[in-house]
Amino acid sequence: MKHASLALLAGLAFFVMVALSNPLSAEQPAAGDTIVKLTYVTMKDMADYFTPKHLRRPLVSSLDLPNGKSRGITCNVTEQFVEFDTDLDGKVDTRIAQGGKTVEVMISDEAGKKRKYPIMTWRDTEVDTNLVADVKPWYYSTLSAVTGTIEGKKIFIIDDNCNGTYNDFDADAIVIASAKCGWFLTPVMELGKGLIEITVAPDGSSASYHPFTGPTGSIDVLSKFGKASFKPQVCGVRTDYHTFGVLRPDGKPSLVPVGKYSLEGAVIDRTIEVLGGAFPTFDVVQDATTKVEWGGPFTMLFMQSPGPDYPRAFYSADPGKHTFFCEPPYLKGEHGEVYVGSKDWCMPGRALESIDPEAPTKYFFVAEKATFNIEILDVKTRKAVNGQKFYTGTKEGISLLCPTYYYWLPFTWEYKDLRGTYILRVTCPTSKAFKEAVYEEKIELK
Ligand SMILES: [Ca+2]
Ligand SMILES: [Ca+2]
Repeated sequence: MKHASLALLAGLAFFVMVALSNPLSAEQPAAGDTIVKLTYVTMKDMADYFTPKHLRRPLVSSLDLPNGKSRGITCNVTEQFVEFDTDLDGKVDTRIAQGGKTVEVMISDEAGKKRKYPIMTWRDTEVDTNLVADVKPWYYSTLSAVTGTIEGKKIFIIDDNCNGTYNDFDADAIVIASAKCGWFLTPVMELGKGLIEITVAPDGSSASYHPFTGPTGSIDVLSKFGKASFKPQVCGVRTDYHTFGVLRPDGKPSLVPVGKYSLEGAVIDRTIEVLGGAFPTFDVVQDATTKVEWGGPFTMLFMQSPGPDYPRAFYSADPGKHTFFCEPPYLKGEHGEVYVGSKDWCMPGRALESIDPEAPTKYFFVAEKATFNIEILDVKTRKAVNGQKFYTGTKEGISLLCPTYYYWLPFTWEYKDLRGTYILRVTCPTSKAFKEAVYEEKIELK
């Protein structure tokens, strides 16, 4: 996703800046830093947490985790079970025959120091392996985190990119206190007592920090979140070189350095996320609180590209066959942010993709979250002239070429002899989150 690559670029830029300005690496504490010892912990209830990029990796022939001077821990994947080498002797020794199991593997740093690293491994039971050839429907993700107390707050740093290190800014996640959601670990953060600049040892053994000394202001993302039956779980904003999670567990405004910000993204639940879209940038000025106005009333988004990786949706009438086509819409907030189906958060119940392997992937909503009512209205009477109105993705007919469980086909309606101006009206009355959303636009049937 584009914002992920932007985050990576921004992270790289930041490291370059740090490297240029400071001969020490970013992992080493500065003089006067407070140093906190961190301890390893297994996130047994990781499924209850929201973090921006908790990677689910396909399990194929090895785990991409550090193993001495190389990477990769041996495993043997079959349709029925997975075997792991949990003691780093190169031979598999532990068999997992069902999904949803915690496995402790051993990882090792270059000096040969070993430690246990917990992962969750599971099989994607929804895929019909009789139909889908060459698919190894096993996945793994990390359950490994380090924990400690910083500024009086208990924190967890989760190795979300599952690479054995805990200092990956804009990739690993930090969860504060009893919150069940977190944001990226970033070099500047607020944990409750003002902004700090933080560094973390790559192996997660310690963190060091000192107060941020630049001018700060606050961002409030809750009090002006309008006309919605739901609340965001996580919300991130972006400034020049990194992102900030600005939804505090206590709901209070979150401190950030002064500057110009954009809405980076948010999470509503496991199947709905938010992109900044056309949401305007906003300023945070010193010692003041900027209230971010977003949310409803909601409408649909067809024609604009909601983000660089979300190409323009197809929506047109085919004059040759007299057929009206319409793709499933995204939802749009009043101020331009875009609500889309989540790909990263909701596997295996993932969002709709095109059944056409040549088509760009689009993250529409799973049918459980949004089905659409598509009406073509007579301009004067406002009576619908089309019969079939229900529109959503489908779960049926898994394609051999495209092993996904949800896919979309365009809504089609043959308008035959009808000509002239009509009103396209799209609603999603059965959607709990977006039942008030309305889209209307005049269309020409040619
Ligand atoms: Ca072994
Ligand atoms: Ca990591």
